[in-house]
Amino acid sequence: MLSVRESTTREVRVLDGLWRLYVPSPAEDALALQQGALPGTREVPVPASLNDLFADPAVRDHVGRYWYQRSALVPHSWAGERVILRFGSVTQSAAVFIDDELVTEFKGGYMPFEVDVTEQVSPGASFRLSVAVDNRLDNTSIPPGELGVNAAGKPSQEYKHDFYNYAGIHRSVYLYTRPHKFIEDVTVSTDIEGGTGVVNWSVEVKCTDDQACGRQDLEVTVLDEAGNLVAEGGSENQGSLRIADATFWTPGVGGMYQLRLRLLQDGEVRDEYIQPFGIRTVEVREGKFLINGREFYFTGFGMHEDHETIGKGHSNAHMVQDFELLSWIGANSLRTSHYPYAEEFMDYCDRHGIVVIDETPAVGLNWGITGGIIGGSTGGTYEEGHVDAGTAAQHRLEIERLIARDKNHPCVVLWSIANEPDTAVPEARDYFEPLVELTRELDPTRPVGYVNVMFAPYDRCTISDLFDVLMLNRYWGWYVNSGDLESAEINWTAELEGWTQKYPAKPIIITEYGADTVAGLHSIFDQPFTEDYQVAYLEMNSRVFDKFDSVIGEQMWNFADFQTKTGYARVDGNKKGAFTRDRRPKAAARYLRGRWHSLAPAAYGRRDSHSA
Ligand code: BDP
Repeated sequence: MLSVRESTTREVRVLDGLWRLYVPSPAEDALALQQGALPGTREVPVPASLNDLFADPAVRDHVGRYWYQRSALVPHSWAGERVILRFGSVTQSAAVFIDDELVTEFKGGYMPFEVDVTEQVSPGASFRLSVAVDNRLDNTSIPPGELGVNAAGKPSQEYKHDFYNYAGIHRSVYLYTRPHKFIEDVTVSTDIEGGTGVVNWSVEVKCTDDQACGRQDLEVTVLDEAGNLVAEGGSENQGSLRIADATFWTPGVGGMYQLRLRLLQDGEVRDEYIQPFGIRTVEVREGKFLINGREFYFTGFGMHEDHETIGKGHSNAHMVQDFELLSWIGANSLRTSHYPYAEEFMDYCDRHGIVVIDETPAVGLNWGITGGIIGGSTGGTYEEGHVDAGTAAQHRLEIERLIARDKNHPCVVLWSIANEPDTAVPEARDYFEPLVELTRELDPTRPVGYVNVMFAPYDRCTISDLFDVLMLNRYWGWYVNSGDLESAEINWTAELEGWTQKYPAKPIIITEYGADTVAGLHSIFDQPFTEDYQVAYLEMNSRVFDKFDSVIGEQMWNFADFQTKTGYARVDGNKKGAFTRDRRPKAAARYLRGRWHSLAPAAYGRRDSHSA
């Protein structure tokens, strides 16, 4: 799905701001509420999570639908255009109404969706826009969850993943125009031959009204970052062009072009869409991860979209600050753990050369553990009502949507189709084999991986051979050998030897290793939860990684402390951050900064704007 981009033929209005909010009681027929103005006086910001905003547990702990509403205006000048309503994401699902009419429903909390509302709105008039935002997770959602009723008779929500189930309209809402005949999709793939960049494109053109859509010609051109025309691609919907002395997209640097697509009729531009892209190659060969044919070593973090007050809402200010800290610390990469991030985030990574492992929201598909810690609930993972055919169907959809949204980002070098699913059982193979095939079919240009959990090591995992890269989350010295870094080092080394021997051709990225740390707590001893222990833990991990050529990357867990469901193992959230939740560095941040900047020669194309 194309991002919303203003062009000479597409006008965009942003519907962010304060909307009205109503939280129905369990007794109310929640879906009947779209008629008329919502009761009450509450207002809610968009984009943002709503959970941390109100001094009312009934809002924070609500399980079910929340109602959002605002009015919006369609300008006179939009007469004759198609009008499209688009949401960047609504978590976890949405039902959208214009006045009293349901115009679309969408399930999946981290993906954009849009609907053509031309028939429901009138140029020169306003309309009532209502959205039922539903936070429920069950066996048909990704991530999955279990709904129930607590001892007091209130609806309850269980889930297995270790981050708070924030709800809200988390990304921008747009109303935009599109011509009747329009550019619906474009796919760009690239290759490198010496100093020449090869750009392959394929464009889909669609018409919403046969009578209004005569013959039109496509014009394909390539512009460089300064807007100069560098190549012309002709008029076919699919083709290939070559750019001599091209600028290649480079980790730590960036390097973007624009594919300008225009539909022309009698010399006039009827639709224009400008798709940014970068020229680069990605390949896994002989145990190495190659970007533009050069070995790449990943440094960085598993991240979260998580901030105080706004929860999972997108904010450009917070995003820029996070990227500044990533640059300061010497991170050249990140994983969008555990769901796709905002489109603005991906565009930023493109422009700044930040390498991304792009993950689906398939997290918590493991009934053996809860929130990253030992002690799951009863029953197996691949059972009816847990991870079943309904879950698999939604998982397929999430892979399709992720690739459709992110396929043209040069920053994305690897797909991660799940985080820590239960893969020590044979049923995992039946579940995952078709998903791996699907991913490869949809995108033959990028390697595919999944993130492996500690309880499915090399001699127990039933699916690792299906993937190009091994991604391991390991907590030796934290959940296992807690406080005993000597044993942790021996056991961790032995485990990596096992993986390397079993899969000699597969490179290994350590996608998580971390220790909860309370900022300001210190000890002269190896005392878990202290800043000193976090540093000693990281030093131990570094020693282990450095023993293995097969380890081609390290992404510490987590970039910053983040909110989770409260339980006896979480005090106001997960504290494994190198930074606190308000982005102050712990001692670990200085340690990582020293290490990652000094790894520069191994980490191809590192950004060096803040050398240590
Ligand atoms: C891993 C999960 C991650 C958790 C982390 C932890 O992938 O989501 O937050 O453990 O326990 O199992 O901190």
